[in-house]
Amino acid sequence: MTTLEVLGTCHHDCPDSCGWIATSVDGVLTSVKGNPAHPYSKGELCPKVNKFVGRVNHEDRLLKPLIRTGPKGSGEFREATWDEALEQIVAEFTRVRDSHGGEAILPWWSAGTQGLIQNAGTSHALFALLGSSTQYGSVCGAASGIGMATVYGHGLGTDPLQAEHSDQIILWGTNTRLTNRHLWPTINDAQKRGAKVIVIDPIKTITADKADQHIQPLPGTDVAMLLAIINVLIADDLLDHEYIAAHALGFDELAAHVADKTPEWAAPLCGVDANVISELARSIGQIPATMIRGLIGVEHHFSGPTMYRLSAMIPVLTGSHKVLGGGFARSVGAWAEVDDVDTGAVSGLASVVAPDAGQRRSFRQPALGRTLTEQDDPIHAVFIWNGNPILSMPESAAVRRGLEREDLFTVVSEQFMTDTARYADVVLPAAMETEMIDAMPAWGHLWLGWNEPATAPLGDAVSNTELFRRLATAFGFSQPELHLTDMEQVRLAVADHVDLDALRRDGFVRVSSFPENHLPYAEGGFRTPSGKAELVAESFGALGVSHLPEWIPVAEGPGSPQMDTFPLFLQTPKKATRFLNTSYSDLAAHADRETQPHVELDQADAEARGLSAGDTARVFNERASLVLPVAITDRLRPGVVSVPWGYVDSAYGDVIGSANDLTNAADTEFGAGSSYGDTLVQVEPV
Ligand SMILES: Nc1nc2c(c(=O)[nH]1)N[C@H]1C(S)=C(S)[C@@H](COP(=O)(O)OP(=O)(O)OC[C@H]3O[C@@H](n4cnc5c(=O)[nH]c(N)nc54)[C@H](O)[C@@H]3O)O[C@H]1N2
Ligand SMILES: Nc1nc2c(c(=O)[nH]1)N[C@H]1C(S)=C(S)[C@@H](COP(=O)(O)OP(=O)(O)OC[C@H]3O[C@@H](n4cnc5c(=O)[nH]c(N)nc54)[C@H](O)[C@@H]3O)O[C@H]1N2
Ligand code: SF4
Ligand SMILES: [Mo]
Repeated sequence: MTTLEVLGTCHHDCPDSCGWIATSVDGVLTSVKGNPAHPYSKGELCPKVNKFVGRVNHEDRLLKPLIRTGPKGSGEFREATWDEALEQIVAEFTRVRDSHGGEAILPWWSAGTQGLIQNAGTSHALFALLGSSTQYGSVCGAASGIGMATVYGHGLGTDPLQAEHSDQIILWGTNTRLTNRHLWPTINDAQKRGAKVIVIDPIKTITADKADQHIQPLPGTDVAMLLAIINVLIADDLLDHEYIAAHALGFDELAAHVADKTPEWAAPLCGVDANVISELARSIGQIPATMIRGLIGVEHHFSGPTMYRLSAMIPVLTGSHKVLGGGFARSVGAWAEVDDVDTGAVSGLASVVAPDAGQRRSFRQPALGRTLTEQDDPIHAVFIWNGNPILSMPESAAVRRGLEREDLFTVVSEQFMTDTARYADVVLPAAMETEMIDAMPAWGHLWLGWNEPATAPLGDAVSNTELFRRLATAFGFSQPELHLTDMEQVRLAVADHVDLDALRRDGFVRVSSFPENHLPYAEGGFRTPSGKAELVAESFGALGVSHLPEWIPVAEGPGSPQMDTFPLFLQTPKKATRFLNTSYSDLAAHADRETQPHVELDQADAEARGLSAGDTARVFNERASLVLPVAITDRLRPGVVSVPWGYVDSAYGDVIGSANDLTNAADTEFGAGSSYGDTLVQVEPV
């Protein structure tokens, strides 16, 4: 009997990037447990990954390449060899390229694994040689990062663990206890010490349950609230004049701009009492160690990037960047790319990039449905990995319609027969994280993780890096950068400033650019061309960012004419503790059948429609109609309904379509994100 114990790091698209210890016996994975030495996760994983062994060894795992035999979406396939599958891909891609040009091919990926080499690996270089179209933007993280960058020059903020020192923590549109659970103990400790915890969220989440104050705005209206907060900070002179004079640009213009954006102006837009907004603003101005913590939640609105832009301005105005426990904390991922804390030099972890990416046709990642259905010059081949777009992208009925096109050749690399994989012509079996080498960035904390394989991949599954090497060989590309080994890719990816030996030995290493208790902007040092925090978009105007942050009404927002027909705001949050996006919800050990897909309504909205708990209702708008069981909740305010997201469509026989069939795929104001949070619906009894 051979037992192997290795150190690894969770690969999921989750801020916590927990350290684990994986054990295998005679090549079979037997245990994945939290690594007690990991400084952030401290030995705890989560209800999803506690059962990871069951996912890896699951009988439904895809272990062979598959070639479609039935109609698209039917899930009818036959097993094939890698040679046969690759041959078909090369033949079809070549046919598409010859008849429509390389740009009729589209690579599409998400963050199924966020590993530095396993996420996109050498794919960019490969698709560059094919002359394919490219992907830009993201459903996750792009819009908020760029929003912040318009002020700071990049998306970097404070370390959320400094909440340990905060006197006030504002969890602004983040459901920490569900989505970032390993940060909660720090916040909870601060709270016990006397720090005030405020949650700002249209839903009374499990995090709001533990807060000292819950402010419940209408979705997508935070920009109005933030403009009013700045109005009060200025009107009541709760400013750090010295800091502003030394480190900010455009204060006078901002002040003039917000002069009429009073709490009384914002109140009806946000559905929050003007006094509540004033009081919040005053506490922000009066408590120096106020940390604003946002993650992704508010990003998914047209106004998302501007919300992060305004949030980033607050600590500049109050001077809380100078205070341990102050500042604005969002994703800290990019700190791993900064190799010099003083100069802010970035070496770039992106290893093998495509030199001509900017010159090829490019499509916004979350708009996949539109890309596949609305192009005059259509996409004829799509290669999907690390994602499940038919459930995860907005307006996903359009993704389904696109993938149903007979003139589209679809390849999906997957671990399971997802709803998306069902539409593939060729399915390629993907390895699991315990079967591959990787270096794992974190966006919730400052430790880079290592992942040592505990077993070889099961069956014929391969890691993404191996997938792209095989594809390169099949296409006859002998360029060395396409055939780098995993360790060669890791070395390129982590660059010189990471001690690779220590990383492998310990399983994690702290990024050198952010020492403990570092206050990145205590003395200014913003990464804008001016070196100042830009309160007006001095450097970013060219990117379509308005000179001053504006409140812009949207087609599916408060007060819009659409509300006459579709009067309810639809939220589609992550809610289940045992799902990670759309992963796991089809596995019996994770799916709680009592919480099958459903629509939640406030009592008042239900009563107005003659609906009670357990009834069946139609939730609909111009894009789609879903028939769902009704749940009554006190977690929503009247006018807001919720269809929790993450359920695998095909696992629930009589539910046709998923939350994202209803959602809005419109672009964000800037930053190439997704406005799925701006969705209006009507609900009626069936
Ligand atoms: N258990 C679990 N954990 C996860 C995930 C999962 O699926 N399950 N997914 C992971 C991923 S990919 C991500 S990106 C992170 C996301 O982590 P978070 O950003 O914390 O999570 P979200 O649920 O996307 O959004 C957080 C909150 O934002 C609120 N919100 C939505 N719109 C608005 C608005 O207009 N204003 C305000 N103030 N709040 C708003 C939502 O109601 C929600 O409660 O979580 C990660 N962690
Ligand atoms: N309505 C609504 N829509 C949302 C959200 C929401 O809250 N509500 N959240 C949004 C957010 S923040 C995000 S990040 C996205 C997430 O959406 P996706 O990125 O599409 O995430 P998942 O649905 O979990 O799909 C990840 C897939 O990658 C596969 N995978 C994992 N590891 C590997 C690997 O090594 N190789 C390959 N080839 N495949 C692998 C998994 O099996 C899984 O099917 O969804 C977004 N969509
Ligand atoms: S999904 Fe998140 S919380 Fe769970 S083990 Fe992975 S990183 Fe940790
Ligand atoms: Mo995400």
